[in-house]
Amino acid sequence: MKKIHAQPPEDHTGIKIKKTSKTGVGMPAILSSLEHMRKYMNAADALKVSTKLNQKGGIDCPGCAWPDPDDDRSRLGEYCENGIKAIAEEATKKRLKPDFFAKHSIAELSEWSDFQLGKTGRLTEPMILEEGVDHYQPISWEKAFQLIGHELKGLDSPDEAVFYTSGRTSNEAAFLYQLFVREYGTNNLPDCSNMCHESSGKGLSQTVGIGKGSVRLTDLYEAEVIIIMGQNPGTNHPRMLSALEKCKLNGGKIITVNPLPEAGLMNFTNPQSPVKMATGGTKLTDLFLQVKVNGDVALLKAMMLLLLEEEKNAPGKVLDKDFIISKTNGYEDFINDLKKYSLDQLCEASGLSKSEILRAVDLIKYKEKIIICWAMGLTQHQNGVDNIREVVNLLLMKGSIGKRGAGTCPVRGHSNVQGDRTMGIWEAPPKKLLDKIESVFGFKPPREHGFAVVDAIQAMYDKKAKVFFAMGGNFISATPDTELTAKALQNCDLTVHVSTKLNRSHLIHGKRALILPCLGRTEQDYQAGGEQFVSVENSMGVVHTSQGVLPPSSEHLLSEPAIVAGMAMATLGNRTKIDWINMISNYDNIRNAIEAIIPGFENYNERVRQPEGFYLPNGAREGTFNTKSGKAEFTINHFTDFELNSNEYLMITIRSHDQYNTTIYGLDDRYRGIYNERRVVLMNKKDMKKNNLNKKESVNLVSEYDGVERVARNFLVVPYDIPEGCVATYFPEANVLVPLGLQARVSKTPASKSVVIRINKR
Ligand SMILES: Nc1nc2c(c(=O)[nH]1)N[C@H]1C(S)=C(S)[C@@H](COP(=O)(O)OP(=O)(O)OC[C@H]3O[C@@H](n4cnc5c(=O)[nH]c(N)nc54)[C@H](O)[C@@H]3O)O[C@H]1N2
Ligand SMILES: Nc1nc2c(c(=O)[nH]1)N[C@H]1C(S)=C(S)[C@@H](COP(=O)(O)OP(=O)(O)OC[C@H]3O[C@@H](n4cnc5c(=O)[nH]c(N)nc54)[C@H](O)[C@@H]3O)O[C@H]1N2
Ligand SMILES: [Mo]
Repeated sequence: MKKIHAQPPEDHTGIKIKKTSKTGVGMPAILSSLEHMRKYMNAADALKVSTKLNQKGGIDCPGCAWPDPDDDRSRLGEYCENGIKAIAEEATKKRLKPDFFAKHSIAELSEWSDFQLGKTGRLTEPMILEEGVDHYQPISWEKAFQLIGHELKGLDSPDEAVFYTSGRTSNEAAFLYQLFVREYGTNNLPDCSNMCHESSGKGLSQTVGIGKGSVRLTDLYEAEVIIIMGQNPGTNHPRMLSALEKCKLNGGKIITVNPLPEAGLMNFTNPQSPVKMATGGTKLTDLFLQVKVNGDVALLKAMMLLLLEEEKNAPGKVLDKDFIISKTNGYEDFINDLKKYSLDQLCEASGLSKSEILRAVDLIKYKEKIIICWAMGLTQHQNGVDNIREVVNLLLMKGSIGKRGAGTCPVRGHSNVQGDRTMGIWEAPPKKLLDKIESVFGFKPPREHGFAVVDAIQAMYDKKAKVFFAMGGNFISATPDTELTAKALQNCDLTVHVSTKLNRSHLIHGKRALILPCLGRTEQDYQAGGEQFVSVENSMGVVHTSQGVLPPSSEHLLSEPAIVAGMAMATLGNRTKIDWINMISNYDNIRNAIEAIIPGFENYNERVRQPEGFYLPNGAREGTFNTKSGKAEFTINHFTDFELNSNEYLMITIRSHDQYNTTIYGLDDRYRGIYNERRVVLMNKKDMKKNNLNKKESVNLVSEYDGVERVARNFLVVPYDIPEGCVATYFPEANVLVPLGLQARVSKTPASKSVVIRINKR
């Protein structure tokens, strides 16, 4: 049989390098949105969707999880360029019909790029790949459910099945899904969060008693200083820039900590302000700290050491001693450890000079309304959890949590990743959740913890897990160690994907494979009880509705809750304690069940219908810390000191402006000035010179861990403003270099932002 490729093709697409942008959003963003709508959508659909996006009672944008204002929302729509691209991707006018699969074999499709795969249109019918056959064929829903039920019932133990979730799944679908998986008998519920903000969840729960952020949107407007670490909002959360602009207009200051000077964060031209469009943007970042990759713990320690000195000079003015005494635990041990470090050593490890760090300290020393925002630049390191806990240490020293204008702000990725976890999509469920399920539904959920993403891959690789089911996502391309993960999936007896669009995971299959096409956010969802809406939770803990407006792209699509119910009935038969038909006939019934199980959802059906939704309880926001000690915890944290040889670099894998995780909208990275190419490695000019590498020269990237060499071929060198010794590539192309074993301590998040690589000339 022909080879099936787990990695995207190695060919180049025709690179153009231009100047990096000086400002984010503005006119180019508007033009780019219009272009995407024109190219991929029907005009009427585009109009209908764009006026409903992120409006009260409208569609929750399937892009990021940034919240919508509670009060007034722009009439132009609360959307951004990349939200429009997400919509154009889902609500495309193209359809992928069964004859497409008859024409193209799996092996052939695996030679296509992710961009090409994504542009084939919406999946329209359930498809099956039979054993030994190389084309998918249509199958009825009935037969597909029977097949899944048959396989699941045939396993020696329910723990031989893995049920993955990507973070677009609604609260209703997620709740039903975990309920089914637990009644079936396993906690194997890995999710994209394991690769994303798991480090934040783990770090925050331990220190402030809740695994979510503490701030509301209005806190950002009121903050005196916002520190943004390891995040590129211009691309990944563009609506956040409007909130930052409000903070600036109110007199706030912004410190950015990043190895890259990301354009959108430096300056912002608000597309909804004609004056700004004409006169140029707002300067957002007041102080840019170009930290070395993974230099954040060192930087934070240096800042805290300097704050201690400032407190000596102005006692009582810098540190919030009352807060520290009444609300926290472990301060003395923390300070004793901190004093072991020298400032020189910390400057060296952070890649910053003492004077740069002093400027940051000057900005915050007399302030208490401080917010720290972060994303993947902090979580995806071996010391990812340490990063987050160190962020908390700084906030605690300043008493900057549990009050207005201050607190923690982990900026979530997928639009409902936070809600999915609240609903119980969790391989390590709290005992309370399981007890409640047992008492309300009358079955015994398994108590043993299940597999996180990396454990699931290992288990499939070792043939200890045999059925892989994915509720959304693109597992092969999102996970580390591409070639190893491909083997793991190919070891399975059955792989199943509930999806809206074709992706590489459909091609890296088990003995048999199913594609189950589902409704997307933009589409109307009719069930026996009439038209339904779903609900989601944003990055700041607001639960609200999302209602599709377009007719389904095919008559054969089922909603995600209906797919769960179909699979549950086929698998559990008479032994189930749940009335699945009743649950999906009217999603109010699912919401009633959620209310009975999950704290904070009292009167769910009533409150979710309020136009702006409702806030979930959040102790840290109120200054109540639900930790073991009842106080916020200072912690002692470590960083990894990488000792690199002369031809070794610390690689980060990041998103371009034209992608949504593994979905490639286009081939440009406009703000970074890189056009029409994704196989690039961004390097400091001095490093290029040192290794005799030219602009656009083709190189191979090699990582070597535990004696195994992993190679990513044919990447083009792009000179870039990045600290020496550090390089950047895009994922999924560079995922092949990330070894499965390279994980964050405690959270098991793949350390895909600190991979040591060599660069070899070709
Ligand atoms: N358009 C669009 N929107 C998205 C997504 C998308 O792919 N496209 N993805 C969604 C998802 S799931 C997520 S999780 C978020 C991701 O949002 P981000 O976390 O902003 O995404 P990344 O591209 O991974 O960028 C990480 C940033 O961290 C910086 N960085 C890397 N290493 C370090 C480090 O060691 N220290 C510091 N201080 N900074 C570092 C990088 O230079 C980069 O600016 O966005 C969500 N929104
Ligand atoms: N090297 C490296 N790897 C990373 C990261 C990194 O920064 N560097 N980031 C990690 C992060 S933060 C994340 S969150 C993961 C993302 O991992 P995933 O969530 O698994 O990946 P996505 O690319 O978001 O999934 C896209 C697919 O979801 C399907 N889809 C879209 N909408 C829907 C829907 O409404 N319903 C259903 N059922 N399916 C839908 C489509 O078929 C589409 O192809 O990747 C991680 N991987
Ligand atoms: Mo994410």
